[in-house]
Amino acid sequence: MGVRMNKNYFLLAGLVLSLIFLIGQGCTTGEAKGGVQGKPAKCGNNVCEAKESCSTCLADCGQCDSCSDTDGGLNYAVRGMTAGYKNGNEYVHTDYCVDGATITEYSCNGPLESSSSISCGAVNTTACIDGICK
Ligand SMILES: [Ca+2]
Ligand SMILES: [Ca+2]
Repeated sequence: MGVRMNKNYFLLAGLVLSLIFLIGQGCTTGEAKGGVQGKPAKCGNNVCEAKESCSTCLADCGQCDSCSDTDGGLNYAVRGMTAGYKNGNEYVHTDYCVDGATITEYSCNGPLESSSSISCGAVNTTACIDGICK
């Protein structure tokens, strides 16, 4: 008998708590409507929101990463120039000689820029002059 009463008491308490919870939800949803979660992303509000990206909202998210290379890759015989955007910042880099026999060559790996320094001897040349292995 005692056990059964306890069970009923807990059921009732649970029901009351559920009602309080539901009523509470009802009160807050009114205020929460139009809040951050349900609000559609607005391009132009200076915030790059979850639903936006560089490709859908340039104004808020900035330029997508990009890279172009004028000499078509690892071309040590041509002084090339890479240009594009990284993390929203524009860049331009030109191949250059680190010293008389070492070159820093820029190239693209998809939308990302990469650079590497090699000895001109590795590409059967002897000197680096004006960003070119000769
Ligand atoms: Ca290049
Ligand atoms: Ca080059």
